Amino acid sequence: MADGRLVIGTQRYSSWSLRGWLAVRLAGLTVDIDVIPLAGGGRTAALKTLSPNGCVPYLEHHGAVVWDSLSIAEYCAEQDPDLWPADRCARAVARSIAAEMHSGFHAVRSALPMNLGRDKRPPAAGFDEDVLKDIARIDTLWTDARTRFGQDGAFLFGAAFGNADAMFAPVVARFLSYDVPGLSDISRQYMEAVRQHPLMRDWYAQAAQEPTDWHLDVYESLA
Ligand SMILES: N[C@@H](CCC(=O)N[C@@H](CS)C(=O)NCC(=O)O)C(=O)O
Repeated sequence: MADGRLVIGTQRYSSWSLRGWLAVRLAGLTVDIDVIPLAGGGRTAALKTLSPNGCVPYLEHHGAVVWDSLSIAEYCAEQDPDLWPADRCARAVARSIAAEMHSGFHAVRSALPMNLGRDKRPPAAGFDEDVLKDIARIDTLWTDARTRFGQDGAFLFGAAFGNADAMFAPVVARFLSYDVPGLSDISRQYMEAVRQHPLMRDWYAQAAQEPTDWHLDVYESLA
Protein backbone atom coordinates (compact mmCIF):
# COMPACT_ATOMS: atom_id res chain seq x y z
CA MET A 1 0.00 0.00 0.00
CA ALA A 2 1.32 3.44 -0.97
CA ASP A 3 2.23 6.07 1.63
CA GLY A 4 0.65 8.85 -0.41
CA ARG A 5 0.67 10.25 -3.90
CA LEU A 6 2.61 12.55 -6.17
CA VAL A 7 0.57 14.43 -8.75
CA ILE A 8 2.43 15.54 -11.85
CA GLY A 9 1.54 17.04 -15.23
CA THR A 10 2.12 15.83 -18.79
CA GLN A 11 5.61 14.35 -18.69
CA ARG A 12 6.45 15.56 -22.18
CA TYR A 13 6.16 19.19 -21.06
CA SER A 14 6.05 19.52 -17.28
CA SER A 15 9.51 20.60 -16.23
CA TRP A 16 8.49 21.37 -12.63
CA SER A 17 6.89 17.94 -12.35
CA LEU A 18 10.11 16.32 -13.52
CA ARG A 19 12.01 18.02 -10.69
CA GLY A 20 9.55 16.87 -8.02
CA TRP A 21 9.31 13.37 -9.45
CA LEU A 22 13.10 12.98 -9.50
CA ALA A 23 13.38 14.03 -5.85
CA VAL A 24 10.60 11.63 -4.83
CA ARG A 25 12.12 8.74 -6.78
CA LEU A 26 15.65 9.47 -5.52
CA ALA A 27 14.40 9.47 -1.92
CA GLY A 28 12.56 6.21 -2.57
CA LEU A 29 9.16 7.40 -1.33
CA THR A 30 6.45 4.81 -1.89
CA VAL A 31 3.75 6.94 -3.45
CA ASP A 32 1.26 6.51 -6.26
CA ILE A 33 2.01 8.72 -9.24
CA ASP A 34 -1.01 10.47 -10.78
CA VAL A 35 -0.47 12.22 -14.11
CA ILE A 36 -2.84 15.01 -15.11
CA PRO A 37 -2.73 16.29 -18.70
CA LEU A 38 -1.82 19.98 -18.73
CA ALA A 39 -4.01 22.42 -20.63
CA GLY A 40 -1.17 24.89 -21.30
CA GLY A 41 -0.78 28.46 -20.16
CA GLY A 42 -1.43 27.58 -16.50
CA ARG A 43 -5.09 26.80 -17.24
CA THR A 44 -5.41 23.18 -16.15
CA ALA A 45 -8.84 23.23 -14.46
CA ALA A 46 -8.29 19.91 -12.62
CA LEU A 47 -5.34 21.40 -10.73
CA LYS A 48 -7.16 24.40 -9.37
CA THR A 49 -9.06 22.38 -6.76
CA LEU A 50 -6.31 19.84 -6.20
CA SER A 51 -3.19 21.55 -4.88
CA PRO A 52 -2.95 24.66 -2.70
CA ASN A 53 -1.22 26.66 -5.47
CA GLY A 54 -3.20 25.12 -8.33
CA CYS A 55 0.01 23.63 -9.74
CA VAL A 56 1.98 20.42 -10.00
CA PRO A 57 4.10 18.84 -8.66
CA TYR A 58 2.01 18.16 -5.58
CA LEU A 59 2.92 15.59 -2.93
CA GLU A 60 0.91 13.95 -0.16
CA HIS A 61 3.03 11.69 2.07
CA HIS A 62 2.10 10.24 5.46
CA GLY A 63 -0.27 13.13 6.16
CA ALA A 64 2.17 15.83 4.97
CA VAL A 65 1.09 18.01 2.07
CA VAL A 66 3.90 19.54 0.01
CA TRP A 67 3.60 21.71 -3.07
CA ASP A 68 6.23 23.46 -5.15
CA SER A 69 9.20 21.56 -6.57
CA LEU A 70 11.83 23.04 -4.27
CA SER A 71 9.80 22.27 -1.14
CA ILE A 72 9.35 18.73 -2.39
CA ALA A 73 13.11 18.49 -2.93
CA GLU A 74 13.70 19.67 0.65
CA TYR A 75 11.04 17.32 2.04
CA CYS A 76 12.63 14.41 0.20
CA ALA A 77 16.05 15.38 1.57
CA GLU A 78 14.60 15.05 5.07
CA GLN A 79 13.83 11.43 4.19
CA ASP A 80 17.18 10.93 2.45
CA PRO A 81 19.82 13.50 3.45
CA ASP A 82 22.10 12.27 0.64
CA LEU A 83 20.01 14.33 -1.78
CA TRP A 84 22.22 17.25 -0.74
CA PRO A 85 26.03 16.95 -0.58
CA ALA A 86 27.45 15.92 2.82
CA ASP A 87 30.09 18.65 2.83
CA ARG A 88 28.75 21.90 4.32
CA CYS A 89 30.32 24.20 1.72
CA ALA A 90 29.29 21.98 -1.19
CA ARG A 91 25.79 21.78 0.27
CA ALA A 92 25.60 25.58 0.48
CA VAL A 93 26.46 25.83 -3.22
CA ALA A 94 24.03 23.04 -4.14
CA ARG A 95 21.19 24.78 -2.32
CA SER A 96 22.11 28.14 -3.84
CA ILE A 97 22.17 26.91 -7.42
CA ALA A 98 18.94 24.95 -6.91
CA ALA A 99 17.30 28.13 -5.59
CA GLU A 100 18.79 30.20 -8.43
CA MET A 101 17.24 27.76 -10.90
CA HIS A 102 13.93 27.83 -9.10
CA SER A 103 13.64 31.61 -9.05
CA GLY A 104 15.49 32.57 -12.21
CA PHE A 105 16.36 31.85 -15.82
CA HIS A 106 13.05 33.24 -17.06
CA ALA A 107 14.37 33.81 -20.57
CA VAL A 108 15.36 30.18 -21.08
CA ARG A 109 12.16 28.98 -19.45
CA SER A 110 9.88 31.02 -21.67
CA ALA A 111 11.80 30.86 -24.97
CA LEU A 112 12.74 27.17 -24.74
CA PRO A 113 9.80 25.30 -23.19
CA MET A 114 10.44 21.66 -22.38
CA ASN A 115 9.15 19.36 -25.10
CA LEU A 116 10.71 15.91 -24.94
CA GLY A 117 9.37 15.11 -28.40
CA ARG A 118 11.26 17.91 -30.11
CA ASP A 119 14.09 16.87 -32.41
CA LYS A 120 17.47 18.33 -31.68
CA ARG A 121 17.33 21.69 -33.46
CA PRO A 122 17.62 25.38 -32.55
CA PRO A 123 14.48 27.55 -32.56
CA ALA A 124 13.86 29.13 -35.98
CA ALA A 125 14.08 32.58 -34.38
CA GLY A 126 17.48 31.76 -32.90
CA PHE A 127 18.56 32.67 -29.37
CA ASP A 128 18.08 36.24 -28.16
CA GLU A 129 20.49 38.09 -25.90
CA ASP A 130 18.63 37.26 -22.67
CA VAL A 131 18.50 33.57 -23.51
CA LEU A 132 22.23 33.56 -24.31
CA LYS A 133 22.89 35.28 -20.98
CA ASP A 134 20.93 32.58 -19.10
CA ILE A 135 22.74 29.84 -21.02
CA ALA A 136 26.11 31.38 -20.13
CA ARG A 137 25.20 31.64 -16.45
CA ILE A 138 24.01 28.02 -16.32
CA ASP A 139 27.16 26.91 -18.11
CA THR A 140 29.21 28.71 -15.45
CA LEU A 141 27.23 27.11 -12.61
CA TRP A 142 27.61 23.61 -14.02
CA THR A 143 31.28 24.00 -14.92
CA ASP A 144 32.10 25.46 -11.52
CA ALA A 145 30.23 22.76 -9.55
CA ARG A 146 31.68 19.94 -11.66
CA THR A 147 35.22 21.33 -11.31
CA ARG A 148 35.13 22.14 -7.60
CA PHE A 149 32.86 19.45 -6.20
CA GLY A 150 32.11 16.85 -8.85
CA GLN A 151 35.47 15.22 -9.52
CA ASP A 152 34.56 11.79 -8.14
CA GLY A 153 31.60 11.24 -10.47
CA ALA A 154 29.55 12.51 -13.39
CA PHE A 155 27.09 14.80 -11.60
CA LEU A 156 27.29 18.33 -10.20
CA PHE A 157 28.48 17.21 -6.77
CA GLY A 158 30.10 13.92 -7.70
CA ALA A 159 28.86 10.38 -8.05
CA ALA A 160 25.37 10.89 -6.63
CA PHE A 161 22.59 12.43 -8.72
CA GLY A 162 21.01 14.73 -6.12
CA ASN A 163 18.58 17.59 -5.68
CA ALA A 164 20.77 20.09 -7.54
CA ASP A 165 20.87 17.76 -10.56
CA ALA A 166 17.10 17.24 -10.28
CA MET A 167 16.53 21.00 -10.41
CA PHE A 168 18.62 21.29 -13.58
CA ALA A 169 17.43 18.09 -15.28
CA PRO A 170 14.69 19.86 -17.29
CA VAL A 171 17.28 22.43 -18.39
CA VAL A 172 19.40 19.59 -19.69
CA ALA A 173 16.36 18.33 -21.62
CA ARG A 174 15.83 21.79 -23.09
CA PHE A 175 19.47 22.37 -23.97
CA LEU A 176 19.58 19.02 -25.77
CA SER A 177 16.37 19.48 -27.72
CA TYR A 178 17.11 23.09 -28.74
CA ASP A 179 20.78 22.32 -29.43
CA VAL A 180 21.94 25.41 -27.57
CA PRO A 181 25.29 27.01 -28.35
CA GLY A 182 28.13 28.14 -26.11
CA LEU A 183 28.43 25.27 -23.64
CA SER A 184 31.73 24.03 -22.28
CA ASP A 185 32.83 20.43 -22.84
CA ILE A 186 32.35 19.90 -19.11
CA SER A 187 28.70 20.99 -19.40
CA ARG A 188 28.14 18.82 -22.47
CA GLN A 189 29.51 15.75 -20.69
CA TYR A 190 27.38 16.57 -17.68
CA MET A 191 24.25 16.81 -19.87
CA GLU A 192 24.96 13.40 -21.36
CA ALA A 193 25.35 11.88 -17.87
CA VAL A 194 22.02 13.38 -16.79
CA ARG A 195 20.25 12.22 -19.95
CA GLN A 196 21.54 8.66 -19.45
CA HIS A 197 20.64 8.45 -15.75
CA PRO A 198 18.18 5.55 -15.29
CA LEU A 199 15.50 7.82 -13.81
CA MET A 200 15.77 10.21 -16.77
CA ARG A 201 15.51 7.28 -19.17
CA ASP A 202 12.36 6.17 -17.28
CA TRP A 203 10.85 9.64 -17.47
CA TYR A 204 11.53 9.98 -21.22
CA ALA A 205 10.09 6.49 -21.83
CA GLN A 206 6.93 7.32 -19.89
CA ALA A 207 6.58 10.63 -21.73
CA ALA A 208 6.81 8.79 -25.04
CA GLN A 209 3.84 6.60 -24.00
CA GLU A 210 1.52 9.54 -23.32
CA PRO A 211 -1.53 9.80 -25.60
CA THR A 212 -1.00 12.09 -28.55
CA ASP A 213 -4.20 13.95 -27.69
CA TRP A 214 -2.29 15.32 -24.68
CA HIS A 215 0.00 17.17 -27.10
CA LEU A 216 -0.44 20.94 -27.11
CA ASP A 217 -0.17 23.05 -30.25
CA VAL A 218 1.40 25.88 -28.31
CA TYR A 219 4.50 23.72 -27.77
CA GLU A 220 4.37 21.42 -30.79
CA SER A 221 4.07 24.27 -33.29
CA LEU A 222 7.16 26.09 -32.00
CA ALA A 223 9.39 26.32 -35.07
N1 LIG B 1 7.02 27.20 -8.60
C1 LIG B 1 6.29 26.00 -8.91
C2 LIG B 1 5.84 26.04 -10.35
C3 LIG B 1 4.91 24.91 -10.70
C4 LIG B 1 4.25 25.08 -12.03
O1 LIG B 1 4.17 26.20 -12.59
N2 LIG B 1 3.77 23.97 -12.58
C5 LIG B 1 3.00 24.02 -13.82
C6 LIG B 1 3.22 22.78 -14.66
S1 LIG B 1 4.90 22.62 -15.19
C7 LIG B 1 1.53 24.04 -13.47
O2 LIG B 1 1.11 23.29 -12.61
N3 LIG B 1 0.76 24.94 -14.10
C8 LIG B 1 -0.62 25.11 -13.75
C9 LIG B 1 -1.58 24.68 -14.80
O3 LIG B 1 -1.20 24.06 -15.81
O4 LIG B 1 -2.75 24.95 -14.58
C10 LIG B 1 7.16 24.78 -8.58
O5 LIG B 1 8.36 24.94 -8.43
O6 LIG B 1 6.63 23.67 -8.42
